[in-house]
Amino acid sequence: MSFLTVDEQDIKKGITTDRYFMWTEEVLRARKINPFVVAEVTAPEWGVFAGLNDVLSLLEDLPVDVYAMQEGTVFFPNEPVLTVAGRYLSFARFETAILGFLCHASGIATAAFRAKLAAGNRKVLSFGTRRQHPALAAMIERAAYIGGVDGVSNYAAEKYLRIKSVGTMPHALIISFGDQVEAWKAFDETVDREVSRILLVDTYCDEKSEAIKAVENISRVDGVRLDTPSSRRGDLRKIIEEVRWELDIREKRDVKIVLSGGIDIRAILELRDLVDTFGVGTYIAAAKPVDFALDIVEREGKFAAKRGKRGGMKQVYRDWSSLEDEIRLFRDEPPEDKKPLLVKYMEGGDTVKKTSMDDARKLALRQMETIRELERVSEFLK
Ligand code: PCP
Repeated sequence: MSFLTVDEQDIKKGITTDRYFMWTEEVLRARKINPFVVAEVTAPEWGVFAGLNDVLSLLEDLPVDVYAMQEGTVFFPNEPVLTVAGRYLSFARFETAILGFLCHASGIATAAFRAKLAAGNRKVLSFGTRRQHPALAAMIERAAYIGGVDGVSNYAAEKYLRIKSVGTMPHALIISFGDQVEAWKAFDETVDREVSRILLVDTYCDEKSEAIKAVENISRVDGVRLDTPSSRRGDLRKIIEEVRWELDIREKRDVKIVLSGGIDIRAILELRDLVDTFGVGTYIAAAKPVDFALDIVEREGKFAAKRGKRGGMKQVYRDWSSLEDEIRLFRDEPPEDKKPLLVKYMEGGDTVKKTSMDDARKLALRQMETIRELERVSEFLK
């Protein structure tokens, strides 16, 4: 076995670090300098926090305390999402991996959250693990799920995340039969009855004619999937409208329309009145990472921060009904009307709290609901 991935033990040892941290360790050791510091992770943008599970695994057994927001929390610009306290040399080289875990997972969770927020009561499925290294499949699907997608397509999610994987059928199945109807029939006769019959209707002919063929030849059609190639798109909205019309006049109003292929927020907003389910790949799985940074804010109990950052260990307090936050020094009195977001997850290298993926997802979806109630959706889709 020799895929080019870094061994878990090497990540744990801190080998996946930027070289300058190793020189920093060398210099500090040479001068016997190892201050007790508080360092915090912040971003200049809002997002949905994810990746804490891996950071806790990374830091376990190191002499540090970790405070963090619960995964699934919507964080706002400049709010600490995670704080590490300990002697600097205990965690210096892990900055690269801490940020890697958080930037990547939170980027995916944020994109999933935006896609679902845009889709409203329509479904969003994560179809994009094929856009990333397969070693990351479980991490990608977990982050997408926390962000609020309704289902994930990677089969490994069943083993690693204990959630059911979902999907339709690939063009390869249709082409293997050389005939759509034969392929649809074989799928219907073979695959477990619990699996939705979502028939792919764009392989050889026009989506409208294949959709008609589908409902005229297959007794159970739960949905049709359109993955129209870009060279054939023309006016995609009109194509979907036609498909919907032809299904409706054949008394097939219950047949859902699933759309995939290059779907992003704009496509979701433009087509959500017509489409029941969006299969989203690249937009979620290859989302831009969150621009988190880890900065020292206290050194030996004294405020210490670089230019552009605020000194002092902080707490973030939230009014959950308005999603309004207030940042105060950790040691200061909490405001009366708000609840703290940063919770102790690790003490001296022992994990003292865990949040499940399901709870993280529920939390993300609760905030999505609040954003809708507050009529602030457009702010989060910019
Ligand atoms: C793939 C899948 C989804 C696409 C990728 C999602 O399509 O069916 O529709 O990824 P995207 O959002 O990045 O475009 P194909 O590659 O056409 O695969 P298949 O023919 O097997 O459906």
